[in-house]
Amino acid sequence: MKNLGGVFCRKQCLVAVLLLATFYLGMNFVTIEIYVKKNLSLKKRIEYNVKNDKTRTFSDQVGSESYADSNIHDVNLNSTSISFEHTTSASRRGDIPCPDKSPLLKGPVGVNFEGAEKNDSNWPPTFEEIAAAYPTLENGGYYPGPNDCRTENTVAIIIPFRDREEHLRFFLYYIHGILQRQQARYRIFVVEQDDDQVFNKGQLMNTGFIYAHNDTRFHPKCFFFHDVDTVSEDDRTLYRCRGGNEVLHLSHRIDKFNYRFCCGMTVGGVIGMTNEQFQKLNGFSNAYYGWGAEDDDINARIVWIGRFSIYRPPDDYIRFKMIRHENDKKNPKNNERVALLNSWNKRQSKDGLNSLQSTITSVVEYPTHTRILVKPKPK
Ligand code: UD2
Ligand code: MN
Repeated sequence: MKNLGGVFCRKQCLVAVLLLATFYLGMNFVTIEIYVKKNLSLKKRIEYNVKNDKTRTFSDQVGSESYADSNIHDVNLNSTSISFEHTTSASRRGDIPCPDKSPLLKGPVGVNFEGAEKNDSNWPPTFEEIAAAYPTLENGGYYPGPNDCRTENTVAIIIPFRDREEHLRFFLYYIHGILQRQQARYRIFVVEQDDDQVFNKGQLMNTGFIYAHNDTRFHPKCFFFHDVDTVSEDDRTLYRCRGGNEVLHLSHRIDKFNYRFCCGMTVGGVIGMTNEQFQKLNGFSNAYYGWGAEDDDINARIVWIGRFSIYRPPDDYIRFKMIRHENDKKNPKNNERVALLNSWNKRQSKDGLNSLQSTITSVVEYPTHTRILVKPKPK
């Protein structure tokens, strides 16, 4: 009996240990399951928003890092704060130069504005979702460059802005993927007019240039002055200044104009130049209040003051989409634009960077961009 008892007890203990082990493993499995589900639900949620983007899954948009291993923690989409760790810029840059042609380029980006035009509340992604999708961004929409090579392409993207939140969300969602696949080191500056006066794009761009030029994080050499509603359709369209005596006009083929260079389009939309080139022109004129001709004015400065040529990349894939939009209330046609343009050369040497009197009221560094609030000098 005693032996039997001993055997019986050993069996019971064994069963108890097995039960405990199964319970413990089960618990862990459940926890892992919840974690994956949470991530998946976040990923699912974002993938839902790119449902019309047939070309690729969302994680491709982010470049090489697959979504699942991105280092996001506790992303709560409803909260305003997103906490994610990222390595410091110093440890991120390798010491071998990046290849001239990035191996990450995919070609067509699959730009899709459909949601906006159909009031689909789920599209474009929210700022939080965009931040969550690009976890290697450092605050202020700054990307220190790839971590496996050193890039010389340091780019400041400067966007004139007011009351175009939805356009900005589209823009940020696409541009971060494009620039990271191009292995640029870049930062996005949104220069917002902080009043309800008539819009003055030239003063915003000049203010954005001066602020970005003094950026101590990466001293950008290349500046793109970029409409918020105009998005590149292909990541082979390089955001890389030409320097020398060539200024780069990227957006010469836009869907709105049937992809033709047309209708008096001079250098509007997306134009890139180096710091030296922009300073030689004395920047944009500050005198254009309202819609129209500030781009024609800087076109004249490029040609006659800079003596630069305007390079428009010829490749077929150079195409942009512009989000359809009505005229903005506070950006009426500038009735003085023709007179101002006719006198551009009389003003050039004293109307621009050297006469700017705008006021920066505040600067806010969000995860996906730096917002510079500016009051232009009133008319
Ligand atoms: C054309 C030019 C644009 C500019 C404009 C005349 C092209 C491709 N684009 O665009 O560069 O020269 O004519 O001024 O030729 N914005 C706001 N809020 C406003 C008003 C303007 O954010 O209330 C910004 C925004 O970045 C916008 C840009 O200014 O993309 C140009 O304004 P637009 O889009 O109304 O001008 P559009 O499309 O006629
Ligand atoms: Mn526009």
